[in-house]
Amino acid sequence: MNHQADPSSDSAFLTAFHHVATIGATDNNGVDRQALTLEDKQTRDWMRTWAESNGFEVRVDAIGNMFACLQLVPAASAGSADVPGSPVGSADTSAAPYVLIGSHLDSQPLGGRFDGAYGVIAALFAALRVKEELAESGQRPTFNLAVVNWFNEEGGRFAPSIMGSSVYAGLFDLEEMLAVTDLAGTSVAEALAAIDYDGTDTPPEAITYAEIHIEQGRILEREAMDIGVVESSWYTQKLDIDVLGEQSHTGATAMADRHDALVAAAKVVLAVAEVVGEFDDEALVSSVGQHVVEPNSPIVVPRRVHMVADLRSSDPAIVQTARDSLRRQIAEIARAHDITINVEDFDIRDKRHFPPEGVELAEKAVANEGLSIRRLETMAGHDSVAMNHRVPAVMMFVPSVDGVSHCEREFTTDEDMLRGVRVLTSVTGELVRGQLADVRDGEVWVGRSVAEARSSVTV
Ligand code: HGY
Ligand code: MN
Ligand code: MN
Repeated sequence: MNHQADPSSDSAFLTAFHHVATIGATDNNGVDRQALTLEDKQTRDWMRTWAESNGFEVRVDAIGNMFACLQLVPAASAGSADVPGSPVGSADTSAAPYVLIGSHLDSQPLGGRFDGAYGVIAALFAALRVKEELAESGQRPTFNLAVVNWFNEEGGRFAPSIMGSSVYAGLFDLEEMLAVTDLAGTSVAEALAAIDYDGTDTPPEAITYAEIHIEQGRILEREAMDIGVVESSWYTQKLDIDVLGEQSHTGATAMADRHDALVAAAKVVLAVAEVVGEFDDEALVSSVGQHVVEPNSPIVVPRRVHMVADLRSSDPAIVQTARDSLRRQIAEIARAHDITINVEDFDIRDKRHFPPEGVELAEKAVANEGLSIRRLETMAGHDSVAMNHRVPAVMMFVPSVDGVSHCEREFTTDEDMLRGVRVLTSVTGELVRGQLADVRDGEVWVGRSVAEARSSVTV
């Protein structure tokens, strides 16, 4: 279908979304597009082509984040400060700060086709619609606008997750992240170069951020709500667990002589699952997601099992209590099996509150669209969680059927996706006109005013 007539239409969005879902498609309607694989490159190439053909300037930074930029603030003569958003004395208002909107195109292994990709494609269309609205109205925005595909939000291949946005937000060190390797020993730096996305561009300076994403839970569906707006993100942490036994013959070694890492690891896995029983129902969620057995041969008693456990709660004290309980239980398992088990905390994300003004901005936009909205917390991590450390961020959800995600069964209806694009467009329009730029929620997030953002912009 030719969308020349209306490149930002609902049908053009659905055509784009369902096309991207064919990249890395799996047999059961999922996608497998792990960070920096060929399939990830193909979706990145798609985004670059689509963006450039619609008038965006595409930049790629040193950690592989992609920014499709629109200079909405018109260029002005050197030194003029009458154009809102232009730093005084700048020769070019392209230095005006950017509203960033976006999400991530990478997926989990055998993941869902909506997680992340929906948010990036919705952001591309919302940006196009805002650009068209400004052109029709002749209004002059305060800020520029860029759509982001954040590198490695999922962390399936390169841990930790939410990597690209955390480097951008100053939470992770660039060189450290470039040196992270996958299970095959390939580094992020090598993998970026292998798909030609080892960027050198300066990323746009953010003033505010917005993201729309599938809920990955059941609340909106259960309550028949159109949109969710996130008030806070759960406290989460990972445990790196290294179970070190001794390799031996599964047939010839006496049971009394075995130091079987996998048997001990199995008890650790159960302890991680069962620790939730120490708290109210659903107050804590936990799983061991990654589990690597060495040497993984049918007739060798395993010498090592490396695992990663994920602990999350709305209450930081619950995660910390569960973590302490697990460390005690794991020490007891190691003693009983006469093996060594090393446990390290990592990827700790504190509980963060999104600026209330951003929540209210989303509620107003949804009311204007005649839709329903409810406030909620996010259990899953998102790039907005990282960005909320740097600028005022707005995080919104559309419903997930059955609440499933990170699996091929993940599903959101076309109608729900389109409603989300409309709401993101409305919120983005407010942000480029200056909303939220001066917000301070005081509690755990200190906002950056427009003046601070302008002064930080290098010309
Ligand atoms: O870490 C997370 O929760 C996200 O799904 N990557
Ligand atoms: Mn996601
Ligand atoms: Mn995810």
